[in-house]
Amino acid sequence: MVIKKAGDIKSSEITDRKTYLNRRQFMRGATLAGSVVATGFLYRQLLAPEPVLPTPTGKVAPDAQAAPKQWGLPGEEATPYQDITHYNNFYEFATDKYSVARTSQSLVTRPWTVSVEGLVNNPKVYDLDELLKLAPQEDRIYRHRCVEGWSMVIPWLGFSLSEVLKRAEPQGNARFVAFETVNDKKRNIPLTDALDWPYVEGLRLDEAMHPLATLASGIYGEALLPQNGAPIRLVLPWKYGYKSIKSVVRIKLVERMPPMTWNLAEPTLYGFYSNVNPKFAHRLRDQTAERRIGEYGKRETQMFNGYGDEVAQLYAGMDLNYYF
Ligand SMILES: Nc1nc2c(c(=O)[nH]1)N[C@H]1C(S)=C(S)[C@@H](COP(=O)(O)O)O[C@H]1N2
Ligand SMILES: [Mo]
Repeated sequence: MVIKKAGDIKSSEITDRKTYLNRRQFMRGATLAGSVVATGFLYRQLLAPEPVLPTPTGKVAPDAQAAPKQWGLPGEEATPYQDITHYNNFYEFATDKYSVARTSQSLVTRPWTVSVEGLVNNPKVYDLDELLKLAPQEDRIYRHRCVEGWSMVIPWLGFSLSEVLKRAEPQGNARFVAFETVNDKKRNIPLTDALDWPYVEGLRLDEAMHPLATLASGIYGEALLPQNGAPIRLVLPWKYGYKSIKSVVRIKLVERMPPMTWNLAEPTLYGFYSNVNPKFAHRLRDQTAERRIGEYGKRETQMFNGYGDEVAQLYAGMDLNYYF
C-alpha cells in the first residue's frame, strides 16, 4: 500500500457548495473538530485497513505490490490495483474517496441491462452478458486525470463504445449521445444526496464513435468492482475523469447537447467538453500539473492527457478555452 501524504486530502477536497455542506454534516455527525485536513486524516485512522477484495469472478485481485511491469505505458507504470480500487470518486455512495470502496459494496450488479435507444434504427436492451460479448475484450492501459489534480494509469479491460453505437445504427439527426448511471433503490443506489441523480453525462456523436472512447468491464483483467463502476462504465482518457460515467444503464442517441451532472451542479465551472487542457484553469483551478497516485512531486499535465495525436482533430478549429 502506498503511503499517502497529508497533501492528498487537499487534492481530494471538493469545494462545491453541496459537497461542502455534505462534508460539514459528516464532520458534525462524527463530532470531529478541526480543519478538513485533520478530519480526513482522523477519519482514515479510524478505518480498518481495507482488505484485498475478492473479485466477482471469485479470484483474488492482483496484489498491490505485484502490479506487473508490462501493464505500464512507455515510461510510466500502471497504478497498483489497491490504489485504483481504494481511491475513488463515486458520489452516489460517498463524497469521500477513501470510503467508496466500502460503501459501494452493496451495489447490486446482476442481473444488469443496458438500454441503447433514442435516434437509432436498432434500439436494443442488452443483457450484460450479451453486451460484453459484442466485441473482444482488450487490455487498454490509459492515463486517468481527475480535475481535482490527481492521476493514475489504469489497465482497463474493454472495447470501443463504437461497437455498440454502430450496431444501433444512429439516424441522420443523432448528434449527441447521453449516458445514465443506475438509479435504483432496489440496487442500493444512490445513498447520498450530494448531487441530483441519476448521474448523467454526454458526448458529441463523433467523440463517442472515436476508438479511444471505451466501454470498460474490468481492471487488470478482473471484472470491475462496484467502486470502479461495475458492471460496465465509460472510459474517456483524454477528458477529465468525471466524464467517464460509471455503472451505465442507458445510452441514448439525441439531437441536442444532453445535460451532464457536474454542469447542472455548477454550470460556470464544468463545461460539456471537459478535455484535459493544462492551459485552461478548468473549474477555476490551475490544471498545469498533477500528482500521480503513488508518486511524490508533480507531473506536467499534457494537452488531451497525452492523447492529442489521436483526438485533436475532433476539435479542429474550436477554441478550447471557450468551449471548455
Ligand atoms: N456515476 C458516477 N460516475 C462517475 C463519478 C460519480 O461520482 N458517479 N465520478 C467521476 C469522477 S469525478 C472520476 S475522477 C471517476 C473516478 O473513477 P475511479 O474511481 O474508477 O477511478 O469516475 C467518474 N464517474
Ligand atoms: Mo474526477
